[in-house]
Amino acid sequence: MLLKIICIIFVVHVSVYRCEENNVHNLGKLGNLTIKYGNTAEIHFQIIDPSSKLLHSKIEALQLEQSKLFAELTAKIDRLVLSNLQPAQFPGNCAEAAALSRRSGVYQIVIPAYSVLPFLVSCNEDTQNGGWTVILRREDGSVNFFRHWNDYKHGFGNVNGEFFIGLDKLYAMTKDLNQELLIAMEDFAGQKKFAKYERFAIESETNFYALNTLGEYSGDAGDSLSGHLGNKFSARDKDNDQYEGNCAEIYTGGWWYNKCHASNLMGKYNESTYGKGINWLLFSGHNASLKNVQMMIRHIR
Ligand SMILES: *[C@@H]1O[C@H](CO)[C@@H](O)[C@H](O)[C@H]1NC(C)=O
Ligand SMILES: *[C@@H]1O[C@H](CO)[C@@H](O)[C@H](O)[C@H]1NC(C)=O
Ligand SMILES: *[C@@H]1O[C@H](CO)[C@@H](O)[C@H](O)[C@H]1NC(C)=O
Ligand SMILES: [Ca+2]
Repeated sequence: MLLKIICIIFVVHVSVYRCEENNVHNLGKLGNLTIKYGNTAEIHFQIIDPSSKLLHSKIEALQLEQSKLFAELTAKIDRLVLSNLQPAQFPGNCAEAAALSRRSGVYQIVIPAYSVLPFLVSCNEDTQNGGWTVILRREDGSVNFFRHWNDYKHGFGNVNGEFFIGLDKLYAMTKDLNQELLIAMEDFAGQKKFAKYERFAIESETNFYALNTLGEYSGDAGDSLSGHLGNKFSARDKDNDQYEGNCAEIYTGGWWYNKCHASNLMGKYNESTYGKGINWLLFSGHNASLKNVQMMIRHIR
């Protein structure tokens, strides 16, 4: 009988390692002890015969072995941390960060064109083959999106919940013109639709983060973004739109407004007043707000 016990799992907080190492310690007749270093460090005991007297007689030896291995493991982690703190050692996007785990969640990535320091991102591994870096999420109205330019520039919200990644990061992440865009949406009736664009990029702050690149549309939500192509980003205190009024102020969000919008994914949550809610014209119209939205980008495959 082979009994597999996962004894200890602890998460390494300092960074996300791309390397994975397995150390298999053969404990003779008792079985194997496997130590894995990856996103999480894990220790597995594989005990051949748990009822064996040998087990009881050697339990002390095993405990000794365990603490020795623990010391080894800790030392190894310390070395990994020290040797991995160069930016180049962090993944550059979600596809890399979640390559081993293939699990949605929060990871650290580094975008050298933005900063040498890594930052936390939300990765989506569950939609359309995964590898998506989430840039905008709306899901419960817990974060206010009627904000000023500076907030949109730097990003805001909670990476585990509602947030916008920020225009500076978005520019750095898309400037090589190799990103595709996926917008996954759900209305309050539970209907799910998506819009996908072959390419997506924005300009720098000098050009007010204009939506300058948008590839071919596909999906079932309808194309309610191409009409915004070429428009600068606007926020309540920065009217860069093509309307005499201030679209961001009127429609309570930030967006690449023209005159004003066919989509308003940074509008007010659960707001049914014309144009003010989280709208995607060809899905929800202007008078209903979407329940769930994720805007995500991924390196073109
Ligand atoms: C223990 O490891 C050795 C060598 O890696 C392998 O041959 C053996 O099958 C393993 N035993 C168990 C119980 O996994
Ligand atoms: C949406 O707003 C309505 C009233 O305007 C309220 O009754 C409802 O609970 C809200 N739903 C959510 C999910 O916030
Ligand atoms: C949306 O609301 C506006 C007024 O707020 C109204 O004029 C318009 O007909 C509504 N559109 C739909 C599709 O219900
Ligand atoms: Ca205006």
